[in-house]
Amino acid sequence: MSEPLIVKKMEGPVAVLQLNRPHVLNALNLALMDELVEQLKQLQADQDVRCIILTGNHKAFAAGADIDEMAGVSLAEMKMRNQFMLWDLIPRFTKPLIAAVQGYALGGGCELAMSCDLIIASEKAVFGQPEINLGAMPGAGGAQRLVKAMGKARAMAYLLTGRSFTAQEAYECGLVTKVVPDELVLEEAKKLALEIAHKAPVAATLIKEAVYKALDTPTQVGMDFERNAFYMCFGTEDCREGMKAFQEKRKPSFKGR
Ligand code: CO8
Repeated sequence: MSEPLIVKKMEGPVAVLQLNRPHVLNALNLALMDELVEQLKQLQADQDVRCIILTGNHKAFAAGADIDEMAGVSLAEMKMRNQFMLWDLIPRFTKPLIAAVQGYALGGGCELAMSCDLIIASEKAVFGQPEINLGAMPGAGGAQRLVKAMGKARAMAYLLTGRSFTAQEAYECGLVTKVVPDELVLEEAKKLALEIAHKAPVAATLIKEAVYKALDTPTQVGMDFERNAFYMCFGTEDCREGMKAFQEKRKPSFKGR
């Protein structure tokens, strides 16, 4: 059987992870999520990698959690699977993670894309949380993140009807960074990844954390975090290098320390 996740290390500081269960539209089963987190751990430890792209294929980023693996599972069994432990780790990796979305990003697939730091989407991509049609609901943050992105009125309607929404709508509400023609999705994601990869890695990590604080905590808590994170930048060689390069009118070379 083919690997559920393909790891491609590009030349340079960007790695691409490709969800690879095309026969089931990249349905996210336990083995795939396990492998995804395992590979993210390895890329986190890899000094050469500074930005990661997560993608699927032309037809689907992922059409949700694997329904065949959930059908008939009891409450107790589902609880004891504790699968969200893995899901919760995804935004906690410190390297910027870009979802390059083509086709369906439904249910857990939409949640997985929203767990990434940035989303580049095909103009044909289809987002949605159709779990209600299965008598279920999102569990990996779909309700939380959708409300924060598009507000209660729209999120509530999508969650309660299970209707899908377009990449353009996702872009307009701030869920998606950029919408591009289908054939340019990966190229655009790589361009963005490379641009980020050449910035100072520690500052990038601290910025990520500050942005999540803005979403998850009261403003003053986020402000306090941001100030301390700002001070932390001054403990890095990259901050000295960045300012020196500006003064010397040259491009900085960031080392990630
Ligand atoms: N799980 C398992 N198999 C799937 C899934 C899925 N989520 N989606 C598609 N497949 C399979 C189909 O069964 C089919 O297999 P087969 O060829 O053996 O019959 C194959 O993929 C192709 O699918 P379709 O023939 O249905 O393709 P269409 O182009 O006709 O339709 C759709 C595409 C509209 C995307 C349709 O496949 C569909 O509705 N899929 C299900 C979408 C869905 O309901 N997603 C939500 C799942 S529940 C969920 O994600 C809960 C998240 C909670 C957090 C995560 C916890 C683990």
